[in-house]
Amino acid sequence: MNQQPTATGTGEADDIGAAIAALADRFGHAGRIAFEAHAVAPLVELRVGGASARVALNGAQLLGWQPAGEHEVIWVSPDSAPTPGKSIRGGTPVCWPWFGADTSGFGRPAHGFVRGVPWDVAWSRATAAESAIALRYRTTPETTALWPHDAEALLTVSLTADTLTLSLTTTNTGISPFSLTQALHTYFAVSDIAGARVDGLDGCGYIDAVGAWTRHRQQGAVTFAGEVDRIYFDPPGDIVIDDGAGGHRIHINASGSRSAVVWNPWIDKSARLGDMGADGYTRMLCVETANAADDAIALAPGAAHTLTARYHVTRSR
Ligand code: TA6
Repeated sequence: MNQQPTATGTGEADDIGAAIAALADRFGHAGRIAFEAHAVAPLVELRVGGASARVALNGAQLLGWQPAGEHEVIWVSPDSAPTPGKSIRGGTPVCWPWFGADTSGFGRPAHGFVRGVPWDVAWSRATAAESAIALRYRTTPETTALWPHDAEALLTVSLTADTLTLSLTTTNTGISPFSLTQALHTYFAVSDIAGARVDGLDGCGYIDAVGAWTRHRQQGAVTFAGEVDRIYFDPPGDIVIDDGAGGHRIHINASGSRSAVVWNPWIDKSARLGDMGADGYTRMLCVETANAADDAIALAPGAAHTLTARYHVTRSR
C-alpha cells in the first residue's frame, strides 16, 4: 500500500506512533511504565523508587537496569545496532527453546529462535514497590518447521528499588512432550574483566566449551585471563560477580535452574563476533541462569516450568 507522507513524516511513523499509543493506553502507568519507539519493535521503560529498567519487545530483551543510587548494571555493545531477526549484543537475550548450537543438524540458529522476533505484551503491573511487565511468545505453524512443538514462553520483568527479577515460564501447549534447554543470557557490566571474579562456583563440575567440551571441577573463584566459556552444574542458589575495581558486587539468585554459564569472549572471539566494540570484552561478563547440557527439562503436554534470576547489587568498598 502506498504510504502518503504526513505532517509527522511517513505513514510508517504514524503507524509506529499509533502502536506506541495503543500500548501506552492498555499497559502504561504514568511515571512507572512507558513505551517508546525502538528500531525493530517498541521498548518499554519501567521505573520505581529511583530504579529503572528498559526492555525491548523485540526478543523480550532486557537492555538496561539501574538500581536506585547505582550505576548501569547491564552491558550493551556500542557496536550492535538493532536488526530484525537478531538480538542486540548485550542485555539479556532469551535463549529458548534450546541453549547453544543447534544439535539437530538442521542448521537452526544458535540459542533458539525467539531472540530476534517481537513478543507481545501480556500484562503490566505498578504497585507501591514494584513495576512489572510480562511479555509473551507463542509458537506458530511457521515455527513448527524449526521446532515441531506447540509452546508458550512468558518473560516477566519485575523491578523494585533494589532488585530486578527475570522469570521465564514455558508452557507445553501441545500434545507431545518436549525437552527444553534455555538461558537468561545476561551481559553484566564490569569495570575491567581482568580484575573481576565470580564467587560461589567453587567445587562445581563444569564443561569447558572453549576446549573439547571436557569436564572439570572449579577450584576457588572464577577469574579471567583469556576466553572463558563454561557450563557449570548444580550451582548454589547465589552466585556473585565481584567487580573489584568497580567497588561493587552483583548478586545472582537463581531458581528453576541447575546450570549456570560463565562467558567472556576475550580478544580473538570478540574479533570474530565483530559487534563487541573496541575492547568491549574488557567491560562485560556473562553469567547466565540456565537449564543447559545435562540440565535439560522434560515438559509433558500441559506442563509448565519457570526459570528465574533475581539480581541485586551491593558495594564492596
Ligand atoms: O553463552 C555462551 C555462548 O554460548 C558462547 O559460546 C557464545 O557463542 C555466546 O553464547 C554468544 O552467542 P551469540 O549467538 O549471541 O553470539
